[in-house]
Amino acid sequence: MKIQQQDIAKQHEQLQQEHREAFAFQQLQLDKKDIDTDALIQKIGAFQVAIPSWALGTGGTRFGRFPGGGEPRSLEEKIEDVGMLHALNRASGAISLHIPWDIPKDAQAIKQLADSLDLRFDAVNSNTFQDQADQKLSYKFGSLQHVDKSVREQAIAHNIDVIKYGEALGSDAITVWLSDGSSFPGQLNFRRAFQNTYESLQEIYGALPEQWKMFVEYKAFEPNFYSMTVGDWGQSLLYANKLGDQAYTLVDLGHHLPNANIEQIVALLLMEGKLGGFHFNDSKYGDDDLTVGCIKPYQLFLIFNELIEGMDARGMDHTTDLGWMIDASHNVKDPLEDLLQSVEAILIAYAQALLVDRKALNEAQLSNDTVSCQEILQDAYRTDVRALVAEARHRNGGALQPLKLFRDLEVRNSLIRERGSKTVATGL
Ligand code: PSV
Ligand code: MN
Repeated sequence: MKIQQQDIAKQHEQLQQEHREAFAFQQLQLDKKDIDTDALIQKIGAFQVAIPSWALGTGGTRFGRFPGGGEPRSLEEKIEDVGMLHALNRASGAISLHIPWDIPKDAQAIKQLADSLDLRFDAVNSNTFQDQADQKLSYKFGSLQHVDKSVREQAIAHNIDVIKYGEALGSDAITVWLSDGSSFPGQLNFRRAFQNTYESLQEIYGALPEQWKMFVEYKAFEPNFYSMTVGDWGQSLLYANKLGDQAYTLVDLGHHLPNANIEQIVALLLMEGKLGGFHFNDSKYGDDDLTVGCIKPYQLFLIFNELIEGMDARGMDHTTDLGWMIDASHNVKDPLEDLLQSVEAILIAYAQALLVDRKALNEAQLSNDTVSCQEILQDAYRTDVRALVAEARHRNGGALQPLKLFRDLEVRNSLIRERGSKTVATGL
């Protein structure tokens, strides 16, 4: 199913009056603060978030999965779904593949399809956290950390294959997330596990094309519950620093111990020039994979505040210099609606963070005026920027209200008619 330009135009006609009023009010507010609305809209409109190929089907928990029907049956259909999201919001212009869940058998044809939908390929992801049917050796006791060299070699070879798949599609980064670790005290020699992992990563790093980046993703716990071999940002940074200039830390919002100050982590990684990628989601307890911004929107704003501050300090391009991706999918929502909500939450937090009066904040910080510091941040956070985000989307040819259009067009029903009600997408 494709979203037609006339569907978007028709919705615009219906909603334009209301939108114009809201936007005019917004513009007035920004004018009063001497903020250049057009420059702001340009930044918001340029921001793109990659969609992971494994989030297009219904997510699950270890207790079950409840597919909603019309799920993509192939990589081609996944790309078509991302194309549809991008047509609606003009902010989902990239797809991130997980290998071997989504192997591009005919890279040229896949690339052509993506091009036709105005999509590029974001970081490719390797998978050594599951055993595949045709796999010789098991990852039950880890992959890159494994005590048996031949298991490590198998995992290294897989990562190098993933880079090759990515190269054929024009991707320029690999994300390595390892479930390696231990579940019981004494099970692992920590130093040996680190060394084995480091040496394995070095081999993969050695196979990186010149312009490529390697993202080392950390996670505090799950599936291992006593230790994770890349368990926090310190360990990830240690690997990235030892590996070299092409290696970076990747922050996934769901991968911390409760109440971790993620915004501080982000600020310091940026300061070191070692923040490479970002996985968005939200959580109440652990790696809950909930819709971005549904539980802790203020934390999301504070993270964006540090991202912008840190990126601007290094002269980085907000859109292209970090790998932005959503990493979330849940059991009880239509996955496409969930993704539309996530992208919207990201753009709202980004827009609010762009509104922070940085000069005033800096002055308040330097004079220890804690009250003003809070006021300045919350003034930006409490600004309703929805009309601004909608205007940016409209100027890019997207829908004023993507989620509403998705529902009005009954997209899910069309997908069920097209693909069937019992389809199950590859993924977790
Ligand atoms: C692991 O929890 C993770 O965040 C990694 O990014 C994986 O690639 C992804 O989720 C899918 O399992
Ligand atoms: Mn992740």
